[in-house]
Amino acid sequence: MPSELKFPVDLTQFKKLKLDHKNPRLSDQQKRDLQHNIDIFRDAIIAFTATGAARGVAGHTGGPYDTAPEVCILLGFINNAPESFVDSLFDEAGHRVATQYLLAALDGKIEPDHLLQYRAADSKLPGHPELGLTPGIKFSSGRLGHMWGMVNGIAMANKNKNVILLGSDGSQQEGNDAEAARIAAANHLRVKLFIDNNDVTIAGHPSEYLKGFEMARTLEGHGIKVVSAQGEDLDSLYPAICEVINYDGPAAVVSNRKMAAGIEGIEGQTSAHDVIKVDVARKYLTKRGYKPEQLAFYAQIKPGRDPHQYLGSTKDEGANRVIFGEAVNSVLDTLSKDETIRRVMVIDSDLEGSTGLKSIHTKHPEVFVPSGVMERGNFSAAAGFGFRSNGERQGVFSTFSAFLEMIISEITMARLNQCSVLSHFSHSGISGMADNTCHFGLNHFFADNGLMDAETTTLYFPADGEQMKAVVKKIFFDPGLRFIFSIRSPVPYILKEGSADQLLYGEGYEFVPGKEEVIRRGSAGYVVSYGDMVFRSLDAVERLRKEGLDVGLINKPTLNIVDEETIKLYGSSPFVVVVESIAQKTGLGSRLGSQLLERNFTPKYKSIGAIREGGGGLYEQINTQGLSVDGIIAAIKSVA
Ligand SMILES: Cc1ncc(C[n+]2csc(CCOP(=O)(O)OP(=O)(O)O)c2C)c(N)n1
Repeated sequence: MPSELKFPVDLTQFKKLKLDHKNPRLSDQQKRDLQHNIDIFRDAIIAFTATGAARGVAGHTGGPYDTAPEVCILLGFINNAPESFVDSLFDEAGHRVATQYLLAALDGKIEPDHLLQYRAADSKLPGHPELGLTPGIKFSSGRLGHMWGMVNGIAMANKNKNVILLGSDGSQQEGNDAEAARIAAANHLRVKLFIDNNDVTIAGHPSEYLKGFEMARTLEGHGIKVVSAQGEDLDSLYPAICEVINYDGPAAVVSNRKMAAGIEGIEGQTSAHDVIKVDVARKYLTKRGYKPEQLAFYAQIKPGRDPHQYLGSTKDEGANRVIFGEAVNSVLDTLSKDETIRRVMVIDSDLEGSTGLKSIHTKHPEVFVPSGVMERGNFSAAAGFGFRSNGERQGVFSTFSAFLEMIISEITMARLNQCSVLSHFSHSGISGMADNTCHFGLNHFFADNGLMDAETTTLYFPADGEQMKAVVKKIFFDPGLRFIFSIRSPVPYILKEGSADQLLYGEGYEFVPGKEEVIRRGSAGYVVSYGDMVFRSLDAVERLRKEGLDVGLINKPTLNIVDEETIKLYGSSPFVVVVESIAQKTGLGSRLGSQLLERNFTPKYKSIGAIREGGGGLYEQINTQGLSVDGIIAAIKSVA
């Protein structure tokens, strides 16, 4: 993708420093050169990540900004003694991908101007590093806690080399890291960690929500050598990094610093985890000597918007992931405070602002437990709260749909322990996911992993905000494991047939678990859909009906229960097309065909869902997967 925007930072000014890790003292000149490189590195990170804010695709600035000193020092070591290092700065916090893109640009693999397309659709600069997608990118990362384990194996395969892992105090909360630490220690691996201990994650400060946890002592307890340093003081940081590299075995520098140190307005704030606002970036870069004309490009970058006009739904949109929390509040509002405390426990996984739990935190702090990036521990705590309660007591758990895959075994054990848990998985499917492939929420049916007699697991995916409210109200105190899904983007409200303003799921609607809902009756065949694909399918169906093809539409808000009544209707029609935004491989489409055949229904059958790695951007992701209205129409026509 050629870029007309001009990158303001001159990367040719970045010096190819050689630093000897065996000498822990920097000369004055070396120190000046190092500081010069750190400044350029940070200018560059700020300059291009801020385009994520301008473009409305979000992003992450504080993390990659923070680790610049460690990165610049480590580059100097690798330049000086390449034979001593595996040539990659692995990062367990994949959202800090800006570091990797900048390294690729310094390596000549990415044009500097192209960095200004950070997180744009089709730019091949998505929100997390993807091996094989972006030139110069050396690994994939993004699910916190997965990387150290792999780095251990890389060290086993490269016995005489140091393997570098950039760490973070968010990633270190994951149980995987504890396992990896023990493996590294027991096998005396030359794994070297550089952990940004900035006391900021997404939803808060670990020192406040994880009282008692201390990273350095924890790592030492696993058998890792730890050197603590002041991350913003080269006289403290440099010798610490040398010591850790020179140590014969696994070792870590814990770099203590405020997040985004030196960026006025966001230093030490949780907002620094996210993308820097353009005005904050402009202020910083101006202070650093960049001219207004060099920064004028921000004004040329505009957020994109899905241009399609959808038939059958409102122009207004609601964010189901936020509405989930409000709907829980409506249930809690009907109980006394004592009763809420006795019956409900809502545990966060450092994502309360993203998954809708924030409003519960605000309105019902008595039931809310802020917690860290520890999905398995958090889910199990929710399960334990609802242990053998038959629904009378509920643990409420929430995270992104992508991380459902992390807790499959915990789900099994919760089921075998007769636990009642209401889980909300947001960021389902692919829509709006500039974070790209590692954050796609694809495998919802994995949650329904019990045997056929395990009836207490139900998967719900409401089509709009009104249906979300109705689902939560109906099933909140049901027994067993219940999973509610929502997507990242807001969705419009489904309208009653023939009406321009009456909401299908508004007043008078009552959700019936397991019921498949006929949105349009048709004689030609049926589309079966759910969640965010209902409004898209409805548009496709309306257009085809206008063309004279009498297609019907079913909304199946309970994904994993067959409605024997409704399946007769569409099963005996000429065709069935399943439309969903989760993985085609494991989604509804991979089962509904068998369910039809088992009942002797043999319509023509097709299913479409997510099929390929992401192309970046927001609404564009749907088109990348062939799931736009045109894609749905083409699928219907192929069987009609
Ligand atoms: C397994 C997993 N859970 C949740 C997330 C979502 N997430 C992305 S970054 C983050 C917090 C990160 O904190 P830290 O790693 O310390 O990064 P920093 O704030 O310093 O940039 C979370 C919860 C994720 N990527 N992976």
